[in-house]
This record gives sequence, C-alpha cells and structure tokens, in this order.
Amino acid sequence: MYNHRLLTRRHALWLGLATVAGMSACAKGKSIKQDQQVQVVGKSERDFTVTGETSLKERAAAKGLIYGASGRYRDLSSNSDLADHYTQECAILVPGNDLKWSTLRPSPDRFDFTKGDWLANFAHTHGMLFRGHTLVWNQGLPKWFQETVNKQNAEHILVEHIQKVARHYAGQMHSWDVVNEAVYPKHQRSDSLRRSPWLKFLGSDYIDLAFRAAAEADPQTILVYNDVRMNTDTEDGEATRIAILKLLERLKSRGTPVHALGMQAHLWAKDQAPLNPRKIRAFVGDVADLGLKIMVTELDVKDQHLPKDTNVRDRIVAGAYEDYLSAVLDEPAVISVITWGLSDPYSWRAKPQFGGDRKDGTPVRPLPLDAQMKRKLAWNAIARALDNAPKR
Ligand code: 9MR
Repeated sequence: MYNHRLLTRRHALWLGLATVAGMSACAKGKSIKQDQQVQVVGKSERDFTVTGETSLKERAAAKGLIYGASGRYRDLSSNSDLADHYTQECAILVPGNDLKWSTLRPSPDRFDFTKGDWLANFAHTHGMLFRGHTLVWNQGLPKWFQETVNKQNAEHILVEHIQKVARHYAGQMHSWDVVNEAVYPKHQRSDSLRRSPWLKFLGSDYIDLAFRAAAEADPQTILVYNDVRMNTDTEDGEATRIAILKLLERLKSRGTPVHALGMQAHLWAKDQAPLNPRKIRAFVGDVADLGLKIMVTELDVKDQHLPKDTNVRDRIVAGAYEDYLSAVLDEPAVISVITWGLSDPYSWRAKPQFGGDRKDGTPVRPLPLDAQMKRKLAWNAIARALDNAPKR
C-alpha cells in the first residue's frame, strides 16, 4: 500500500496539472465512431487545420495532459536552435539514449551520469518535467554485460543498478520506464514473455524484482511498464495486447508497484500494420480498469515506405498521428503524449541501422517538426488531437 502523501504527489504527477475530480469523471466507454481500419489518407480533402499558434505543451496542459519528446545529450547540448524548440513545445523531456545501461555503465563498477545529469539540468532549468528510460531492457546493454552477468550474480547486478540509478535521480523524475519490452509473443512461451538475458538468469520474477527495487529507490515517481507492438490490428498486435494485460494483471495481483503502462506507438501508417481505433480504445480502457494510468511514450510514424511527394507523405503521416491519438486520448486515464524526438533529422528512423533515409534519397519525416524546425502537418495532427481530447 502507498501512503497518502505519496499517492497525492503521484496524482499530481499523473496529470501534470489536472484535478483528481476531473479524472474520476472519466467517461469510460465514450464511443469512437471510426470502427473501420485507418485508410491511407493522402487525399487532399482531409482537414488538418489548427486554430492559433499555441505550443503543443500548452494545448496538452489545457486538457490536463503532458506533451513532450525524447532528446539526446549530443543533439541538445550542441544545437541551441533545437534546444529552443524543445523548451517551446515540450513540458517533459526523456533522454532517448543517455540513461541506458550502455551509456551509464562504461564498466561493471563505474557509473557515468554526465549526460543524464546534463539533460536533467536542462529540463529543470527550462521548467520541464524529466522522465527516465529505461532501467531494465534486453537491448542497450554494454559490451561487458555478456561476459560478466550470469545466473549467480544477475539479481545483485540488476538490483544494484536500479538502486544506484533511481536513487541518483530520486525526486527529479516524473516517471521511470522500469521494465521495457518484456513481452514478445513470437518467442512462444506460455506467458508470452521475451526470452531476454534477464528472463534467462532470473525467470519471470525479474519484472517484479525490478519494480520493487525502483519503488524503494524512488518512492515518489510513477513506475511504468513500457512496451511496443500493441497498436496494430494484426495477430501479433492482438497477442501482444492480451499478453500485456495478463502481465499487468499478474503484477497488480501480487502487489507489485506498477502505476502506468507506457505505449511506445512507433506507428507505420501502412496496410501491413493497420490501426484499429476501436480495438486500441478498448485496450486502453482495459488497462485503465486495472487502476493504471497510460502514457503514450514513444510516438512517431514511419514514412520510409510512403510516396516521395512530401505533401502526400506528410498527409499520410499526419493522418496516422491524428487517428491514433484521437482513439487513445478518448480514455481519461491517458496522461501524456510523448513523441520519440521532435525534429525529423534527429529521429532514430534517420539512422542507417534502422533503415536510414529513404531509398529515393529523400530524408525521413516521422516527427512534428522538419529539419528547419518548422511545424509540419504531423504537428497539426497532434495539436488537433489534443484540442479535441476530453479534459482530464
Ligand atoms: O532511438 C533509440 C536509438 O537511438 C538507439 O540506438 C536504440 C538502441 O538503444 O534505441 C532507440 O530507442 C528505442 C527505445 O529505447 C525503446 N523502444 C524502441 C526505440 C526505437 O528503437
């Protein structure tokens, strides 16, 4: 059980600014008209008009929501124009890479908080919330991990890492992605968990262990289970949604301190990975019924496969943003919209190892701002979804 003081602070964090009264007035089941799958919406008749010039963070705050983006030390510390746009648009900042094991742990016995601290200070200086990503993941591990971690020492190493890192930022974090991407139905286990090193060494209890260690190290932050692949209207998407719900139910039934689900939302805008707003709306409702909040944590839209014409492409990307957000934001338990980056050239999707720029040589355009920091239709789409969201 959480004590009242902490619960109260967590309520305040949940909503940034919203009232608890607004939360409880949740219009559960408010229906979504779009029952059909999202169509490719490059047609010129779709309206992406936005009223006024207000920033995304202000539009979000007007609804009791938090808007923000991930950013990297490397980019924000070297590009003041980019940094200015973060401070204009974002109420929350997430280090995209700088709090991963690979950055924090140059060797088994050394922690390096330099980049994370720079970002925490940047957020603090500009009145932004700060959130942590991620304490436990099967990727982003340092080179020494493989030859050092084994069944005997895994628990000690995991708990020590969480204690050290979560304590270092205790009191500064809005929320922490405690465990990232633990579900993977394609690995065909009965519990649908991913066959990760942590699972191999510690069994499925590593998830509970991590949440308990994080709660002890920072009792005031929102503890998030973050995952991907739960948005598509495919067999895998359905299996992922079911497995995530089961995992969250199991954690809650054991009293494991988990407070929110993070929905990564790396969208595709492609018929191979169609969205179904009705199913997504039902899923977030089911998560809310477990007493959890929901954070959209890593939103972006892949455009590598879309037509070259920028106008057509931007309309399709914007359509995916608005369709997705309209469905998700209908649920009052959703407290944040965070894009995975803010300006196109800094997106992970522009990196060669993730497909890089497009085969036709044109740069990718998956985010709200373009390379010149101009607002694109994707920005309009997010603004519209925030403007139309019910107030928390
Ligand atoms: O955007 C991140 C990229 O720069 C890193 O190279 C990569 C590996 O650490 O991680 C990317 O971010 C991922 C996030 O941590 C978890 N969800 C999927 C994101 C995109 O791959």
